[in-house]
Amino acid sequence: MQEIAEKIRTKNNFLIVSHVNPDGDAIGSGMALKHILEKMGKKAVFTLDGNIPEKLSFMENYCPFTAMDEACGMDFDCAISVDAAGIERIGKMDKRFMEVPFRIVIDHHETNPGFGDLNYIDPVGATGLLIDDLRKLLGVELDSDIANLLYIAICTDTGNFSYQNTDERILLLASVLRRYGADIPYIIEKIYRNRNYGATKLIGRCLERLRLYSGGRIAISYVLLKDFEEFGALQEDTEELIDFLRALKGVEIAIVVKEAREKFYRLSFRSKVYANVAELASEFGGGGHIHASGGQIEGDIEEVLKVLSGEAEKIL
Ligand SMILES: [Mn+2]
Repeated sequence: MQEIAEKIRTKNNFLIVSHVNPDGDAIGSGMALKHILEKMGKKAVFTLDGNIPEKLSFMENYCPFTAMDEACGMDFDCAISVDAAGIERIGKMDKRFMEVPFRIVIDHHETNPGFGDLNYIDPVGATGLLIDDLRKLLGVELDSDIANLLYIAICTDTGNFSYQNTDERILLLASVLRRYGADIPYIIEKIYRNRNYGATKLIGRCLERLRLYSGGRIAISYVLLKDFEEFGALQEDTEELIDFLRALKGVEIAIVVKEAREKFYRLSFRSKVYANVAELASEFGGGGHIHASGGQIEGDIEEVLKVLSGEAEKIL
C-alpha cells in the first residue's frame, strides 16, 4: 500500500472505477477515494458501468457520480479500480481502464488476479477498510462526507456488522467514522428500513411459493417475470429474498430462482453452517463463497426446481 500511496502522489488526473451492479462497498469506496484525492489537490472522477441503484442514490448527496460515457471522454494519468474482483467485473469500463497509462487495483476479494500495474489485495471485510488505510498513508484527514461513505462501505459488506468478517479492525474504524460524523441512524434508515412497494410485494410472493426439501434442510422459492410486472418491481428488488429463506429454522441451504428473461433464471445460493454452495454454484455456471454464491439456469420453472433440489441434496 505504501508503494501505491507514493505512486498516487506523482499523478494528477484520476479515473476511479468499480464493479457492475454496484453495492455499498463499491460506491462508498470509490466516492471516498475521490474525496481523498481531491483533498490532496488532485482531479478525480468516479464512474462505473451502469447506474447507482435507486436504494443507494442518497450516496450522491455525499459525492457526485460521473456517468460512464462522460468519464470516458476525459484524460487521465492514473486509473484506480476498487472492490472489483477482476477486469471482467468492471464491465464496459475495461477498455478505458486499460488505456490509462498507470493502473492500480485495490480490492478485498481473495480471487482477484491483480489486473493493475500495482495491486493491493487483502481479504479484509470490506474494500472501504483498505481505502481508509490508504487515506492514512496519504495524510488526508477524515471529514463527514468520507466518514459517511466509508461507513456505508463497511456496514453493507459486513451485513450491518453481523457476518464473520466483522472483526476488531472494522469495528474500530466504525467508531472513528462515527466520531467524524457518520450519520448512522440516517444510513440505516436509508439502507435497511426503506424497502419500496415492489420489493415488499416480491417478498410476499416469494414466501408464498416456498418449498422445503430434505426434511426442511433445503428451502427453494422463485419469482417470475410476471411478478415483476405485476408489482412494478426491478431485478435489484430481489436482493433480500434469499435472507428470508436462509432465516427459516432448520434450513441449511437456501435457493432463490429469479427469472431475468423468459425461461432464463439467475440463482442465489446461501448455506448456514456446513454446506458448500460455491460447489453448487459451479454446477450452474457461477461461483462465489462457501456460504454465499450465485449462478444461472434455463428451462421451465418446475423442471428447474427439480434439478436444483436434486443437486442441493447431493451437497447436503
Ligand atoms: Mn466489497
